Amino acid sequence: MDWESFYDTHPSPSNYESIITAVENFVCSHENEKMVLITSGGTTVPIEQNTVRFVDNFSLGTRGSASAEYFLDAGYVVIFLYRSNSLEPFVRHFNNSLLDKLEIVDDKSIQVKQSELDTLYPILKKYKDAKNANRILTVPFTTLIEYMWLLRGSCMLMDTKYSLLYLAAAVSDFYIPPSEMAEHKVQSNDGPPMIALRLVPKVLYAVTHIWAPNAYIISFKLETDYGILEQKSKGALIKYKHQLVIGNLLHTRKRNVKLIGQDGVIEDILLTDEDIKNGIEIEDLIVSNVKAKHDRFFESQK
Ligand code: 9Z3
Repeated sequence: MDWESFYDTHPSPSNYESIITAVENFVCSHENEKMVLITSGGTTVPIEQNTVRFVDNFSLGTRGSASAEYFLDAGYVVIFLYRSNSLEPFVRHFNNSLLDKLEIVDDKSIQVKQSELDTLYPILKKYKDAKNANRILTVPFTTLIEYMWLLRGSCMLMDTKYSLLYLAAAVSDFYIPPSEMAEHKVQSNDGPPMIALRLVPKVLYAVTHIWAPNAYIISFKLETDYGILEQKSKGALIKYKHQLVIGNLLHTRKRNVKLIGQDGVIEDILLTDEDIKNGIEIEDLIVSNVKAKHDRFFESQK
């Protein structure tokens, strides 16, 4: 199925109009400012219309949520399109540990423990600054179909050289069309289910050629076999003609990525054990590299 038929045959999510209006208002209030759309987390593919089970794509959301913070530091306005319940910027530092950082003073007040202040303050400050200045918009998705609609709607609003599309979400290549899905929970006493997955159309072509051809576009390539990473990344650049592919392997993604451009140059970003011990995050280095590339692209478009 091509991408046009996909959108013709899969209706938009029920809250689509209101979400896209919020994205539009956000984009309009930051005209002529550098803006990044970050997609983050994995999509789900339900196997039942009343969904109890679904197929998921692996991604914790670290890449996207950490990158969002570094893009804000670099002066970008951020639209964060993320899988519900995956990691979010700022909050990611406290997942599961927030309550341990607080203490009860009396029955009318609580406070941050003195010992936690130095860690909590700078993060809270950056979060509040970004929120108060309306510099970040977070948009959640869960299913592949929601992601596909929100990606298209957001990209179409960002078709300028000010925009950077940083497509880090782990998007399923396979799905079950709702028309072919069981309505209710599949029953084990009916025997092992036969589930036919269909191919998801490659919307990156539409992103680069139709929805946002004027933006600087980065896709991510996730592999588990080192032997095919470069070749697959280069293949994507040839097929979609966008500016950059960031290739990574599942097990080394936090310490090594490869940036591959249209000129065929491959840049390796590699963290040492020492870097990791010192709390350096690879997203910090990725974002400064990418910012420099977007700056050069931006200047060349004048
Ligand atoms: C990535 O490769 C991301 O870097 C990760 C980040 C998902 C590995 P985490 O969220 O992991 O920090 O745990 N994203 C792209 C994944 C993907 O599905 N790419 C498609 C592909 O490789 C192209 S859109 O074919």
